[in-house]
Parts: sequence; C-alpha cells; structure tokens
Amino acid sequence: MNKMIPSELLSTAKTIINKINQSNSILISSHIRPDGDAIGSVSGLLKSLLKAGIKNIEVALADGIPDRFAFVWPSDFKIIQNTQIDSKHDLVLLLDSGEENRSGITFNRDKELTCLINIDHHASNTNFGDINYVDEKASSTCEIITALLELANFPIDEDVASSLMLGLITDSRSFQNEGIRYTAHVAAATLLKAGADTKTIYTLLNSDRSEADLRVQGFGLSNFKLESNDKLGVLIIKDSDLKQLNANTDNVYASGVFNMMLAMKNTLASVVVFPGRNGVSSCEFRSRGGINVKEVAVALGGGGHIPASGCSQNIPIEHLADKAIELMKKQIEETD
Ligand SMILES: [Mn+2]
Repeated sequence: MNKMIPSELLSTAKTIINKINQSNSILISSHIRPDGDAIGSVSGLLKSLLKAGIKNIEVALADGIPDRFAFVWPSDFKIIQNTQIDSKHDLVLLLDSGEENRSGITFNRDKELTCLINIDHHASNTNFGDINYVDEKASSTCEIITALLELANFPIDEDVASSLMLGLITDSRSFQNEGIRYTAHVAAATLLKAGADTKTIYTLLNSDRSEADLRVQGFGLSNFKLESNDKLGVLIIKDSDLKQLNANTDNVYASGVFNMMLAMKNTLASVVVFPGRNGVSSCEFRSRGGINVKEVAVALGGGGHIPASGCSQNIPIEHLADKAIELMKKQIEETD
C-alpha cells in the first residue's frame, strides 16, 4: 500500500507507470532556470529508469544543469539543450512545470504518437498534458516521483534517493512549508532508508552563498518598508542598487531576501521587486497564514504556489512595484 499517493490520483499513477513500461523511447524534461526540485526529480527519475533496465531515455533541459546541482547528475549522461525538439518519443515527461512553455522548449510532436505527461505540484498548473498528475498538496515534484517509483517497484537506491532528497528538502524549505502533508515525511523516510546523502545537500543549502548574495541580503535588511499595519513587507531593489552592491539578478535570487521579511512577528506577506533577467522587472511574493499570493502573481501574468509565487513584466520597476503592492494590500485586507 503506497502511502504517498492520494487515492484520487492512484489510477493516473498506474496509467503513467504502464506508459513508461510500454514505451520504447522516453524524453524527460523540466523547467528553465532549474531549481533543486527540477534537477532532483529529473535526475532521480532518469537514474531509476536506467537502473530498471529502461535504455532508450533522453533528457532535455533548456538551461542545462547548474553547477551547484551537478553532484546528483550522472556525469556521463548528455543533455539536449535545444529550444526545439522534433519528438519521435513515445513519451515526453515534463516535470515540475506549471505550463508547457515553462520548459523553454517547443516539443514538435505528433499527438497521436507521442504522449505528453505532466507531473507537477504547482497550484497554478494548467493541466497541459495528455495525462496530468498534478498533486498540489505534494511538497515537491521529488515527493511525487518517489511515490511513483515506489508504486512501480523501480529501483530507489542511494544514488536515486540523493537526487530526490535534494528537491524534497529545497522545495519544502527543509519541511517547514505551511500545510506540509505527512506524505513529505513518508517520502523522506523512504529516501533516508535508501541511503540518501543529506550532508551534501545541507552543506549546499547552508554554506553556498557568495559575498554579493549576502550584500544583497544586507541591503534588504536595511531598506525594507512595512505597510498594511506591518502585515506587508516591501522591498524594492533598483538596477542602481545592484550596481552599487556589485551584484546581479542571480544574487537577488540567492540572497534569501524573498523570505526574510516573514521572520517578523506581525508580517504575513512580502513583496520583493527587482531587476529580472533579460531586462524585465520581476516580483516575488511570499506569505504565511494562508494569504494567497498565487492569485496576485497570476493577476500580474505570473504563477506559483499559495505561499510563494512570482511574476515578470516588461515595465519599469516602479510601475510593477505600484501594481504589486496595491494588489497585495487588497489580498491582505480580503484575507483578514
Ligand atoms: Mn517544485
């Protein structure tokens, strides 16, 4: 009896496993700017299927493998990094992506021949697949993959478990996310029993930041503002601020400023507006206590989860900040 799969998804899980077992050629992919959950779920699934003797597998990741996650990647396994793929595969498995275009890849496929399977936990998932396994209460896509591998009796050894543990820990913020379901801990127990290497993962999380990352955090601590009776924390980072700090957009993402303001007793939500990649303006929302920031992000053309979401627009930072702050204030009022 698998304790990680919600009963309403069990038949979908079985269909996916049958599809994998019956296919002659599989393509696995995930989203652009891959995080620990994307790389963990793709590499964990890949390694398990290879160990199960399933040979004909390819992986496509538009942005490749970030150096810091290379420790879970089978080093001799080559990745396809094209933005267009003429798919002759039986199956395309797209992991951890709320929309098909989050992959950054156009899969040119004959829908009669190539089945697209969407496996994800984002509440904003659009059910874009021919088969959709969307479990929005799952902590991570790695939790879902652990459940599927166990149900399928595919191998979960130390190597597979370390990959899946990476996404389980990073996406759940070390099991601290609100509303975390017991299944995240069942998955963790399964992976620890299999020998997952948590030491490397925690070292990566706790001691991996650069000086510029910490300078951005310092800027954030000195410059945030409070609104809505201190319930809303706001931080605006301009291009000129980053220049002065000798920092860039990557440093903003790695700095920890997105969650920082929720450390205050009365602060239930935060908005960080900053120069995004490719010249756009970006905004990240975080919340606790049930304030739905996904709705705000979706209203601004983005997406994500109820307590963590983001959006980007091709408008000046100040304009995006105005819109984001106004919508967040309304959201807080309505939740109160
Ligand atoms: Mn994820």
